[in-house]
Amino acid sequence: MTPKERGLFELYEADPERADALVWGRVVDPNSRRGFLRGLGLTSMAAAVGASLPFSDKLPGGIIPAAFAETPKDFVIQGKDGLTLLNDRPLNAETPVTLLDEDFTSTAHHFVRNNGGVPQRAIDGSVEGWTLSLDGEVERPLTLDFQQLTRDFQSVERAMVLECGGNGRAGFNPPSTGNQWTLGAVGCAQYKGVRLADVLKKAGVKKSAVYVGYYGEDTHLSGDATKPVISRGVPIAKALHPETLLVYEMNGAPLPALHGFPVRLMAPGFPASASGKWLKRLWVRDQVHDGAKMTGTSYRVPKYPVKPGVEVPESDMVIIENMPVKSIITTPGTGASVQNGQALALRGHAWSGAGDVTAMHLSIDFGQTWVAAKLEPARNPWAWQRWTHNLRFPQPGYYEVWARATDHTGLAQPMVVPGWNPKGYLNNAMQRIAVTVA
Ligand SMILES: Nc1nc2c(c(=O)[nH]1)N[C@H]1C(S)=C(S)[C@@H](COP(=O)(O)O)O[C@H]1N2
Ligand SMILES: [Mo]
Repeated sequence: MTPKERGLFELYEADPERADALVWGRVVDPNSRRGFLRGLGLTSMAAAVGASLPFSDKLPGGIIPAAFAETPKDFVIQGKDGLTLLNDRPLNAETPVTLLDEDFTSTAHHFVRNNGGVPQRAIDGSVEGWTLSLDGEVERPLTLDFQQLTRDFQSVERAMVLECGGNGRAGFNPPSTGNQWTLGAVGCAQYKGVRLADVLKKAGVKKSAVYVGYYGEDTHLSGDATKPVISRGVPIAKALHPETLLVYEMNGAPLPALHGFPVRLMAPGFPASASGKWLKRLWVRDQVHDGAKMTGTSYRVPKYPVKPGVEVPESDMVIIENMPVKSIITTPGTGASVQNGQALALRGHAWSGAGDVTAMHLSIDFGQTWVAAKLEPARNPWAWQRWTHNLRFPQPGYYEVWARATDHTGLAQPMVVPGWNPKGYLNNAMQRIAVTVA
């Protein structure tokens, strides 16, 4: 059974004294089901506050630390600006869609999805003693330190879309458990790294290689240091693809603590859960990797359409690979108004795990007619594409603007929430905004 993801606010609400004791690590009840907070509270709080807490033992009992004393929407996440907090433990925060208007997503606006605690090394920001090991189905297992990884291989810079497989989960009915992401578990930041293929080639991939699984240094919420938080990965063909990278910089700075310092995997086009953060080990497997959150219903969907709410046998669930075509409207926000006779400037981004987006269309009449928006090419494969359009409305009134991207395979975004699945993945329904013409 997976432990329930229980947030700090929820805990303080239910039992402030106990919450305080558990969070600050003063009292530990080994029989308690909440014992998972043991010893992790301070680390993750320090990560969130962005500093260590020297007087933690002096804080009076029962009060929530001042940094967290506001409502969850004002929760301070160091280095982040304007994100919506979905869960503080583990930290999960999405980006309001209008903040995704930038050409490439700034670190302050990039969503965060953690399954466990941020490792101490990332909080300290030191590569001292860090290594990445590569073993399994290779001729020469490798252990690389940070210098070797960043200097011995050719570096590449890419803008890459990272989208959580559960982005849009909030749209499914019946609802699925897990973070209720709306539109903002996606971003397209700029990264610098080396090709995973080059590192794999140095180790010499054996013919028996099928999959590459990752292990990170993040800490399990149970407090059990031997338990991997999440250990997913990619098929060997994806691992050897020249656009799959091991990155160490994001937007021109060292990879931030929350995004996987010092090195993370980037497997663009795949659900972001394939892009392991805080890497310490890559294991080349002779079978499909079976690490934490690779099996069961995790990041899997039924291989045939199912009736909403049904139980699907695990043997009928398949691993999600390429993410579906999708787009967002980043300007204006929903509820915009425009004077009759004036054009409304719209813009946003479109992307697809299958490759290029080839068309972007808008409708103001609930999908009866469509106009083509201007769509720019991607800066590099798997970066998102900017679309723009000046819309005109025939008369005053209430309108909905619907936005639909089509990729090079001919697939377009559906008008309604597609294919219900037990964990609420892959909702690429069109975004709609309300516009009033006065
Ligand atoms: N080690 C590790 N890697 C991880 C995760 C994690 O919890 N631990 N979360 C995954 C998931 S589910 C997502 S959506 C992305 C989120 O990346 P971000 O926080 O940089 O946006 O990281 C992925 N890689
Ligand atoms: Mo995710």
